Amino acid sequence: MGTLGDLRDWIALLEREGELVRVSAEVDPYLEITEIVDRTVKAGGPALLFERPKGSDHPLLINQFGTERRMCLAFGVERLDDVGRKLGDVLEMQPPQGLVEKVKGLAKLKSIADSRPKSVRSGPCQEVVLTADEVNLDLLPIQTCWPGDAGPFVTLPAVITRDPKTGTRNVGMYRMQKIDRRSTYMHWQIHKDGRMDYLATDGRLDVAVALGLDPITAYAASAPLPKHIDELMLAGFLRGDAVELVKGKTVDLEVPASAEIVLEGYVEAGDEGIEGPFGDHTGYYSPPEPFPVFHVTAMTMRRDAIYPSIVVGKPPAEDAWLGKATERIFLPAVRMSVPEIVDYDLPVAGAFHNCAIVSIRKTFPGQAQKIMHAIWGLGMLSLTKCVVVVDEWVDVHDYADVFFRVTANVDPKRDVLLSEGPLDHLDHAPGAQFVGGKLGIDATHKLPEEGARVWPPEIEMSDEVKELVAQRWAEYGLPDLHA
Ligand SMILES: Cc1cc2nc3c(=O)[nH]c(=O)nc-3n(C[C@H](O)[C@H](O)[C@H](O)COP(=O)(O)O)c2cc1C
Ligand SMILES: [Mn+2]
Repeated sequence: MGTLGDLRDWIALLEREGELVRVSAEVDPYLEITEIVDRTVKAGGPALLFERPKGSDHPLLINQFGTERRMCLAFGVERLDDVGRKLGDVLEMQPPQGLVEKVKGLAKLKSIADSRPKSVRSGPCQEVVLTADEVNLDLLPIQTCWPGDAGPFVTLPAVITRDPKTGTRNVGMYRMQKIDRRSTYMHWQIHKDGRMDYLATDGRLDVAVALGLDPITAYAASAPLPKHIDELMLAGFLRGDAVELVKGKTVDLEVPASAEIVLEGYVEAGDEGIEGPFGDHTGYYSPPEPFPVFHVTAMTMRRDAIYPSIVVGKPPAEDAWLGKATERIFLPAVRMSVPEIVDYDLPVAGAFHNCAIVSIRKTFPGQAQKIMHAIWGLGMLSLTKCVVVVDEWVDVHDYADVFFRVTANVDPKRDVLLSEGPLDHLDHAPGAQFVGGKLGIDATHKLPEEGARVWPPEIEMSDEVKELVAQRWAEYGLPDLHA
């Protein structure tokens, strides 16, 4: 995988690949950009670089992640599963046997060792340094995305904190509503590591926000890693090159040296205000709720810094492909914990946490129910509202086939499991916030011990006849069918 050092390398690659369009007309970050981008995303269109966002001197980049092809370009792979395989190779490492394996094993260990972020003395992210009264968020083309939004929101940040007790770094992507020139809210939802760092402080917690990163580091901020794993480590591993960091000017944190823009500042225990509403990836406005206030003590930038943004809303939106990347990259990790899982799909239309379709290699009665409980107990997948389990031969990405199995193989009285547990922070459906019902649907073939009578064979044409028809197709005088 080739390494993209920063956002500029990435923009250059997108341009070479015909995947980016520059918009030189003046366009308003208040709603107008959203409407342009929403149409572009839903049509599978290019990344957009708005060179003259109204009211700002900084260009705005959006839709950089909006298609599978661009996501693959970002990771330097043919298919997103290739990224998962790279991670899986390390997770599945066994004691090597023989010299060749030992050498391969060492290379893998080295790739982990080289993933650790590197400190450097200076970086372009600090070419311009604004502190105290000079800090001015009005300089940035922060979008107001939807008509009912409470204000402008920074939507594509990498928010950096340290656990006050363990010192472990955390990086997450959390929307930030602009309050005024020098403060924003920090939308740390209750299940997130960033929130844990905030809750662990009884005083001030330093926070740094990096904007405009190479695409892999930006993606890593959205990745659901366990709390003790630094997202920059994952970024370094997936890039094949360590993320370089420089010391913050006013915070005791290191920040990505190549960022376009960095906001440094702090939150304080108990210092909260009412954030929202915001038109979110659920397709609905999330209602106003208290969140911590982020006070900005320094704003550092490159000269001519480019401001990155994303619009979420009714799916599919640009974040669909960040989510799909996570689905593919984390499959090997999911299979490490639950080896009978063959594949899974989190439908974009299900906003990811609303539904998971899982295929399994079924060998014992009750196994589909085991899988449902496993999903409801596994990292961020625990927030999944509905789990559909199918047999290994079903393609989980083929929703028509899944629907066929769910309707054909299910006795609703026997195969539907209703449970309860934690739900996504933003889920508006349950009567109480954060907790509610869970639905499991067992669409696998049933075993005698599970109360099946005879389970009939599935219809399949014989291989000989398929072969015969394939060979004689032209002879029939029929047009080619592209199934
Ligand atoms: C575009 C985008 C916006 C997001 N906005 C938020 C947000 O406002 N609040 C939040 O808690 N998570 C948000 N997320 C999800 C988190 O980034 C994700 O859960 C991440 O794993 C959190 O990191 P953490 O577990 O280290 O806290 C967003 C994800 C994306 C892709
Ligand atoms: Mn984390």
